[in-house]
Amino acid sequence: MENGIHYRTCHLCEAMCGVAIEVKEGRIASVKGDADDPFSRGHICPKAVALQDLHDDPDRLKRPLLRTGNGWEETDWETALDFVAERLHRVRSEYGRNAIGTYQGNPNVHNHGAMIAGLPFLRALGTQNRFSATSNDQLPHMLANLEMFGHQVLFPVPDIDHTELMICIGANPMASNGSLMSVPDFRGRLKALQSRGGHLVVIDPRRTETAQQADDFHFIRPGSDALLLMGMVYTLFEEHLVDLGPAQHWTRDLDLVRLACAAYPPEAVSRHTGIEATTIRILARRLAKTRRAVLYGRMGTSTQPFGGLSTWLIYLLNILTGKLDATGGLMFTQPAVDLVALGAMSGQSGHFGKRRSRVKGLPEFGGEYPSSTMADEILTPGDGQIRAFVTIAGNPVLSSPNGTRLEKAFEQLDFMVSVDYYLNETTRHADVILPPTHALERSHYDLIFNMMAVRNVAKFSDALFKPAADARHDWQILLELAHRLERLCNGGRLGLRKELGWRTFKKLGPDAMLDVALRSGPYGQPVGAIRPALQPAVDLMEAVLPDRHPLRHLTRLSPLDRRWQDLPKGLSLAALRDNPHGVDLGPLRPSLPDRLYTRDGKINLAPRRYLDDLARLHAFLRAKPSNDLLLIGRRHVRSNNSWMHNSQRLVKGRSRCTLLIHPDDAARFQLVDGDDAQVATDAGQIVIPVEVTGDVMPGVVSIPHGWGHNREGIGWKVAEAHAGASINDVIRDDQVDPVSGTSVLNGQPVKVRARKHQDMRQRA
Ligand SMILES: Nc1nc2c(c(=O)[nH]1)N[C@H]1C(S)=C(S)[C@@H](COP(=O)(O)OP(=O)(O)OC[C@H]3O[C@@H](n4cnc5c(=O)[nH]c(N)nc54)[C@H](O)[C@@H]3O)O[C@H]1N2
Ligand SMILES: Nc1nc2c(c(=O)[nH]1)N[C@H]1C(S)=C(S)[C@@H](COP(=O)(O)OP(=O)(O)OC[C@H]3O[C@@H](n4cnc5c(=O)[nH]c(N)nc54)[C@H](O)[C@@H]3O)O[C@H]1N2
Ligand code: SF4
Ligand SMILES: [Mo]
Repeated sequence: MENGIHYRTCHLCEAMCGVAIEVKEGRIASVKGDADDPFSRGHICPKAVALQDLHDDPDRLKRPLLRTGNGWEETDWETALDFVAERLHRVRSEYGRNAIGTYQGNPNVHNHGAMIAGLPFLRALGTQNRFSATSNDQLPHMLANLEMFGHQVLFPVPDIDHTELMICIGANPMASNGSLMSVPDFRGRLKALQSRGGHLVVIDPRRTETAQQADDFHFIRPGSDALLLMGMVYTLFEEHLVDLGPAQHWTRDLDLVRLACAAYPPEAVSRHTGIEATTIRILARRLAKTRRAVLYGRMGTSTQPFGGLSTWLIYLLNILTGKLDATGGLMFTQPAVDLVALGAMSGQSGHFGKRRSRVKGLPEFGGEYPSSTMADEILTPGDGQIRAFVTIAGNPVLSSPNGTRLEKAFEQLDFMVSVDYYLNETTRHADVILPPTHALERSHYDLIFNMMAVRNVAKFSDALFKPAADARHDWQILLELAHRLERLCNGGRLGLRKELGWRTFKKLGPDAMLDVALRSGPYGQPVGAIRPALQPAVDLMEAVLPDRHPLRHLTRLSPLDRRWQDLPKGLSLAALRDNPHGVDLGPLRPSLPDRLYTRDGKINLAPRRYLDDLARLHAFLRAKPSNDLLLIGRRHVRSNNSWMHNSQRLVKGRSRCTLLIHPDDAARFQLVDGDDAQVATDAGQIVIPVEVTGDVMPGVVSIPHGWGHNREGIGWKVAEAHAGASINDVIRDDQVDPVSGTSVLNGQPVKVRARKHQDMRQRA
């Protein structure tokens, strides 16, 4: 690659920071924040520098690996791709399409090529046994988007740059850099919020890095958020603070909400949550009475026993106080590639519960079953049992509940293939590993995170390094496999037209599609000089066609659409290339009710699914609060899920994979700082060093996820030396939020004891 400074977007987390990477003599000399990026304004976190370590990592795979009697052997791409397609096809022919399972991990959503090519790949496989990180993550948000706004990816985002009060519940953006809220430089933006007189309130079972910056902080008992939120809804009604603002015209079923909250006065929910009734009332009043305010929840409110209800209630509270779609509240982006509009046009606004999983009868969401039931579907014999598996950029052994059981399941498969550039806890079970190029060797555009950004922005980066001649991008691997699978299905050949279609796709690649999407999107300009002539026709169509007419989708997908008329225009791939630091497309703007995709064009305030789950919440309220120790997770700014621990720079220093425990509990279980503790559930047990701290709530322990690199045969040398233990070896896979099917990753009860005792007992 040319020497000099290259500007691009860091793809590691959701924040989309601009980086300036200096290349000298073909090597990375430095990675710095790009001060000219209009969105991140020079901010980066320590992980950005590790982009270099990823690039230089000797453990990163570059050629396909094949499992043989003599261990792993490298092979060429044609052999590997033919072999994989043939083996998958064999399983499919013998046992049917659903005998193949797939799991798509988190890095897919940071990779537009993999996102686009993933579609034909899944279509070619045709299996219903699909899984992904979604059900260990943001599924409750997507379900609430679908139920309330009519579209699964119409995510509302805190308008942090204009708010005066942010109540942050179950999120730690100081460590995570924001989630479902792409917010580079959270700290800087928070400082700006506070210096304009605004406040941050944090509600969390741990006094997190974010809590330390907050103006107010409240401990909450894990899993009890739905009660707290109900108490706030109750207060709004009781104190006549419900004021929907303009939303009163496009919402329905407010009366059902009033009825639903009647059983949850703050005084009744207080003892379960650990938050005083007066505090609950004050929280509700502040949200209602602060002109620009927002309530925001994330992993801690979604991946827990009441994830569905809590996420619904968070949206609801914003709506009841007039904060949805209002400046400084919870708003919607208008991304340059509008996957919401595109999805709706192709009939993909989402679905839930159309099918149930074979073994546990769990609902599908958007065509995927909950990851918690992956092992069930592999291990349980019968018609429809999964016999072959494909993982794409995922490490579910460390990231999904009950990783040890999942490993047993992977071991008994007839065939497994992983598209991944590391030999790790998951891919070590594969028969073939297909390693793609890495981020700096491919172009980058954030299809997903631009939909959740706190400003409307767009940025495209070309590959920084030219990939080796025998390297393949994710999208190429997936397309090649899809093509082969289709051909095998059709007796070895496809019709001329289909064949031509495949060839064009492979030749042009995802960037050509991106270009079309940009040009025909809200900020595009596909018609150039004839635009003035077309505008009246579009206006006429909008005027005469009913809102839900299929042809309306056409105008909705053109830059000429009424809603988009006053947006800046002219975006295309070329335009983005001319602006290597990225383009600012302006602040979030109100967009409702135009942007709703519900059948009646209204927000459903009380979807049936949530009301049906209230019996469970009420049973929880009536039961005596338990004395169990509850386990929660945590993130650290120098770590990224399971796969950044091979960077010496990031893992050096004291181990961060520790059990946080309150001094009272430590005393109760005779644990001393630095001791090893054994943490156990019905799923399994792990041993982990103890860190005693008043920063976790009594009755709560915390372990970060993504560690546990102590499995045999992994190819991560640095990570192996900093192995830690995997929290998901003790998280049970039979605990899901029944409304959404989301894994319960926070709030499961665990048993903790000093390792010494166990050793002594074993000796006795
Ligand atoms: N207990 C607990 N468990 C959790 C969580 C938690 O908070 N607590 N968080 C959950 C969340 S939010 C998430 S998103 C999941 C993440 O779960 P996963 O997505 O399953 O796991 P990752 O650790 O992100 O692993 C990513 C894998 O992709 C590979 N990879 C990286 N980049 C690329 C690429 O460009 N192409 C390809 N083909 N492969 C690549 C890496 O080598 C690694 O194997 O974990 C979940 N698990
Ligand atoms: N550095 C770093 N950044 C990351 C990642 C990473 O691994 N490392 N992962 C990325 C990914 S994939 C995601 S999805 C995001 C996640 O982004 P966040 O959701 O902001 O990150 P978490 O640290 O999981 O925050 C969850 C918070 O919920 C709290 N919590 C746990 N249980 C409960 C509960 O029952 N109630 C309440 N109220 N709080 C609870 C936890 O203590 C924690 O502070 O981060 C992204 N960014
Ligand atoms: S905050 Fe996220 S996007 Fe920004 S530099 Fe760090 S890892 Fe990259
Ligand atoms: Mo995630």
